[in-house]
Amino acid sequence: MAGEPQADCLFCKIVSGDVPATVVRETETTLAFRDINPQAPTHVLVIPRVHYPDAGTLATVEPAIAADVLREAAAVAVADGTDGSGYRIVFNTGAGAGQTVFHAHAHVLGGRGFNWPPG
Ligand code: DGP
Repeated sequence: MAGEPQADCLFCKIVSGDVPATVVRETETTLAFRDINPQAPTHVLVIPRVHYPDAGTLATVEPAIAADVLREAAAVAVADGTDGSGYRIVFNTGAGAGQTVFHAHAHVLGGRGFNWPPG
């Protein structure tokens, strides 16, 4: 069924508590936790509790939960104090764009300057 947990999905295991994570915020529909390999002073991943392979699929099938992810991403930036200086929300989509975990997630990056275009 759409959105059901996948046995081989790392982020589903974080949602279920089978894999530990440093959780910074949670809602009924989302979980936010620190990235294991931070690329900035603030680097938090915001995921839906339901399983969809990428953000576009999530937004198509569950638009309200996609909005929850985006709102929580901004809330993480405020909670970490990076909203004043600016922060970046990134949805890597597809292996060619650097996606390695195929459970929709937003990267929230802040606490340093960023270049454009991204690498
Ligand atoms: P992406 O490359 O966009 O699919 O991002 C996946 C991110 O997940 C990457 O920045 C590293 C992070 N990550 C991978 N394994 C773990 C883990 O076990 N725990 C946590 N907290 N983050 C992880």
